[in-house]
Amino acid sequence: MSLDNKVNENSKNKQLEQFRVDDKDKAMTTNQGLKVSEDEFSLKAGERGPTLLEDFHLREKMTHFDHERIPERIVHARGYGAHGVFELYESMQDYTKAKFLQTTGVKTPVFVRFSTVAGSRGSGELARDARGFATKFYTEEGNYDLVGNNIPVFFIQDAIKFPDLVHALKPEPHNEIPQAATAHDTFWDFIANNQESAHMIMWAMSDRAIPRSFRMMEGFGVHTFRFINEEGKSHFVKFHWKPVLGVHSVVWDEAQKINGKNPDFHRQDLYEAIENGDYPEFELGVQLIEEKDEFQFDFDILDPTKLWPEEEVPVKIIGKMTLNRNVDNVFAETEQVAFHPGHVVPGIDFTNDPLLQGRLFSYTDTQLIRLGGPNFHELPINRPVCPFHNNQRDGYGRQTINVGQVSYHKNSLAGNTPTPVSEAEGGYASYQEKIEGRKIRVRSESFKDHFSQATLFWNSMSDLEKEHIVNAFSFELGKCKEISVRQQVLEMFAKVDLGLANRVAENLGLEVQGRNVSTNTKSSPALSQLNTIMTHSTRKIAVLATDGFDSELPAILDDLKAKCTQPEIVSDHQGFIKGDDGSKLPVDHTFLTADSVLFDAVYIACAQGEFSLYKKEASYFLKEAFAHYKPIASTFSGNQLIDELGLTGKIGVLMNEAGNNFIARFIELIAKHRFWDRAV
Ligand code: HDE
Repeated sequence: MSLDNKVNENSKNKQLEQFRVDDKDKAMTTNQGLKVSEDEFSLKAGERGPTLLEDFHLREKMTHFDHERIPERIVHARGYGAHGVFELYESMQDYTKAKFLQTTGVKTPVFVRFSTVAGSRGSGELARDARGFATKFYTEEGNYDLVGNNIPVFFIQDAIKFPDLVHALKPEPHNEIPQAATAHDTFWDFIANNQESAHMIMWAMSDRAIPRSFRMMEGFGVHTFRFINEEGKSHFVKFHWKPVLGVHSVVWDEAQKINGKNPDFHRQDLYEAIENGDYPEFELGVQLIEEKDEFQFDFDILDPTKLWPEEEVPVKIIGKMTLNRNVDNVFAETEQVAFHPGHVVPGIDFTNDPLLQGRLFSYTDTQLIRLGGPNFHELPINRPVCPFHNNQRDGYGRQTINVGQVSYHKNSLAGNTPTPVSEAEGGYASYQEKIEGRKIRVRSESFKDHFSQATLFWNSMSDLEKEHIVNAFSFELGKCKEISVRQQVLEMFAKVDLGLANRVAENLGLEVQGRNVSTNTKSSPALSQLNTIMTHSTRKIAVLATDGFDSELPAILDDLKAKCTQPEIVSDHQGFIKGDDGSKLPVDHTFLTADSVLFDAVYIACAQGEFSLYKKEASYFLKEAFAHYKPIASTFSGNQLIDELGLTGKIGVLMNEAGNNFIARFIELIAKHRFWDRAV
């Protein structure tokens, strides 16, 4: 039995082409194809009379509109997606027989959806939260979904607790407050009373939870999976996505302001990067542990609240994903895409991680309500690019027209087809793990250490990152109304690190009673964001300028663009600004429509009259950028304002002086991302 499974990087795009419709320049029709002569007035009995029930056009248009919304995802409702391609660098054939991981250079089409977890579909994107990072690989053997997060561990160890966790973190039910935020009593009450969450909380309170961009965060499969090779040998595997631009975050004050100034900040960043051809790239890494080494670690490798320190189990980079195409229609693609960790291909299998096991049920179940029935796999975005055949039939919205009289197995009327095929022919066979045990509802003893890795994370942070964590705890607990909740959380984190708990307690005006229980003194440098890749590439620079700008400005803008940064002019008026020499430059934003929090760096291209609006606004812009530790640079005439603001000579502030190799030095500053040592 042969199926034509030839897949290349364009396979998905080609398949989607059959479903694209362009309504431009076409006559308007009803959904039945009837040409419409009037779309502004309903059918009435007389000019001022009642509307007639007979008006099928009004009824159809209104009914469709009334049903336009579907339930949002219970978690990860706010998300944004893009298409791309995954290219394999290194064959994994020693470890897995998955076809898309065999031959270097092979390209597999992918679709990725990034998301926040807690907020509703319309919530701000800079919430302190984990980010979803879900990837669908359209392989020749069917869809493989890697449904991960940007944090490598999870809050709970067993799926049965997921509804409790989500009830606690969502807005409180009696008043539906707060939206997209964990800074409230029920969340922290859950944490203090479910202490397996300690490790993930450390990540959630760190800068990882407020990424600068979807393009600048890691992704993790979280669970331990299995790779199975052609000989049937199994390895344990964890998956990592490593962003080529490094892992970068904003500061909390910025995050809160961005949510107001541009709640679409992350999606816009992703969309524009792809439109500009600055394709986001992520390398795929795997950590592998041999079956025989399952018990060689001081944690249980099946426990989803534990990571495998990269220094102990190195991450092998095996390929790269490039996101190179925005969707045509967000609802049709990003909203209707249906991920499921149970969508696997031969060579990839599950482990007994009890969190993973529960997820294997939940995802199909949720699509049934969200996408309205069992045929969601037929939606264009969800269709595999290889053929699919079985005896499943009917259901809401069925599109496939299965011909023939047979829809059962086994049969003789269709020669016993479609027929299961052997493993050798590509049939999926589960790994034959030996399982014996009693039916019991317990937590394994090996899952009971909740604090060692929380302490490992704390130990691995720089002083600056520790300060951010202390501030995040102080903010979140400061928003809790119940003092008892605050106190319980302090006692819990005293078990991670007494110094941490004391610093938070001081901010809250409380005292810690407890003692350290974690004696872990290890640290893992890979966990600190200070050790990430630093690059200026694709960073956004606000260029503050108005009429009378220096003649050097156009050349500087060209230079900055040539270096792959994005300078945008912010001025006191729209339209064009005029230079000293009569040249003109188009304005991108005004101080009304832009704000320093939306940029990575500021370049002040001119100062102006003592009392001008420009000077007042530019001063505010610069002071805020400085307070957020951002690089600042100035032209000759901008130097004056820098001086007046007292920023001369401060770290990360560059003034343009003759012969100082200005652009190259400014680019170096931008690559540093932030100047954390700056005394603000
Ligand atoms: Fe999910 N999760 N989850 N989750 N999850 C959903 O599925 C669930 C967990 C993750 O962009 C839902 O289609 C349970 C861990 C992502 O469409 C739902 C448990 C990780 C996305 C669901 C978990 C994730 C979801 C809601 C505990 C990281 C968004 C809508 C057992 C490895 C995918 C949907 C997208 C979405 C259930 C825990 C990642 C309800 C029961 C751990 C990235 O089915």
